[in-house]
Amino acid sequence: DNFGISEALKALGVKAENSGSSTGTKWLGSEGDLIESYSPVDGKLIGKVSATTEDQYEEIVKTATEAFRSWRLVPAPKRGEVVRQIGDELRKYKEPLGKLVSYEMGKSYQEGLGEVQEMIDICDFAVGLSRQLHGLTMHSERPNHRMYEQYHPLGIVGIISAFNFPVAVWSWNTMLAWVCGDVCIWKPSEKTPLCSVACQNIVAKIFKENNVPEGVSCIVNGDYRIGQLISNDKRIPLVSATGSTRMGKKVGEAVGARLGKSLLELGGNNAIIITENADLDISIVGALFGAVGTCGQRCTSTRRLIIHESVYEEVKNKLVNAYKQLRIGNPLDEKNHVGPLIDRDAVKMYQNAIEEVNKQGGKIVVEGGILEGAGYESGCYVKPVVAEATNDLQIVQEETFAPILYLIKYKTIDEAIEIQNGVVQGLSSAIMTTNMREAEQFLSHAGSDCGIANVNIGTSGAEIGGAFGGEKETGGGRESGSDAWKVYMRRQTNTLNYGKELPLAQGIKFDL
Ligand code: UN1
Repeated sequence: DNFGISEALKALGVKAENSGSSTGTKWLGSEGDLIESYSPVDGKLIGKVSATTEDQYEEIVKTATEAFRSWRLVPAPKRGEVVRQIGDELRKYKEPLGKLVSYEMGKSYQEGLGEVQEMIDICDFAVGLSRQLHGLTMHSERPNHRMYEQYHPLGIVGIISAFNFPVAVWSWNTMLAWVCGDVCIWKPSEKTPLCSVACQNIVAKIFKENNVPEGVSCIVNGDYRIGQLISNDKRIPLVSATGSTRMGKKVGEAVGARLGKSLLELGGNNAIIITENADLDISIVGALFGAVGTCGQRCTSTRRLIIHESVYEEVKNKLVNAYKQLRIGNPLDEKNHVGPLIDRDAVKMYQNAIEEVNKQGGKIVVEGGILEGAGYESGCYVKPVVAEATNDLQIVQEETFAPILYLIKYKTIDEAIEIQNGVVQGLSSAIMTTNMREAEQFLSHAGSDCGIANVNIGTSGAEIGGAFGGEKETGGGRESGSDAWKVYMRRQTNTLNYGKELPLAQGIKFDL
């Protein structure tokens, strides 16, 4: 048994065969095709879920529609109380759920625990938010009039999530949507379906205890076809999708064609600028964690280091040394830093990217390769790569979901910022400097064009309290903290006349 994984599965109620469709406490039948979930850790089959059929999809949307009618009437702080209890339950299941995330997805156990911690944190955030769904009040131009705005629940929120954060990204969306009075239909990645089964079991217990109507937390499983059903469905006013830019464009087009709302959180091509004034010790650790953490499969992973020419050689040498010390292996074993890629397709993409680096004139300084032998049977373990490159190489312009880091040299801070912004994606960015002018320029309106810009912190590992998302081909959506909740509600402007006359706005006269 792999570090107690069968015990964890048992604790979470994940079986060898699971239904992949649920309306909350109820799991629907197993008519659909079977989706098999293999662990990239040891290549073993963990379990199966049945894909959602079109009939089941219809049943789920109907149940969700019905649930919304009563859930929206529950006072927001009472909905927050239910979310509070889910947060407490997640605290109890932090270890087994963190372990399942690690085993099904391949990230290190520490990062699996971190992901569950993000879920707990967003629950706490949502509980507070449930008493703060504020609108503004304005002064009317007319006498005896009052004007204000309210936020009302939207309805069904469709959530399409990716394999790399199989539980946290769902929770960012649902916990906010639930306190806002919405109901959710979640389509998890078909690469990590068992994580969704585990989450649903945790939620179902709390929903049952609180008599939450069936349909507030729904799950559908399957491939892009289920995603299409959601995107095209007029009954779903908001679709929140996390994943590749290719997928996001399809979802955004389909939802846009019916004038629905979409929240897109897509690819990144994140860079850290290391200036001549950087603290190199924290720069190296930040770059290393950003580049190899989650085996380079975060949308916030560091893909480019833009290094000042005066410290370039030193940074390069320190990095090469640091990469030598990385331990690659079973992510459940806490002595390892880097786990496997998600599957063999991802390994192929990693290999192709390395080939392209060589073809396009990049220079590899830390060699890659696929690990073989005992412990590496899944065929998904690869060596993190470092390559010297220029920003204009086609391969550098693309997001390869693997641990490949490009080193790019610069002379002036203006040039560094231009390189940083010189990609189609705009998620996360960072500058390492102790110089206030450089830091402020980077954060100014003429600085980084990304949704996230950090100083003396890497590109990954954002806290849930800030709005999370990015610009350009990253899709423009914002999830998680700050006022990201507003996208889950509809805004209504109300003007109320308590006088005995009907003055018209703009002073228009209309007398009979
Ligand atoms: C993602 O990769 O889709 O900032 C989300 C981070 C994490 C979330 C990443 N908190 O790296």
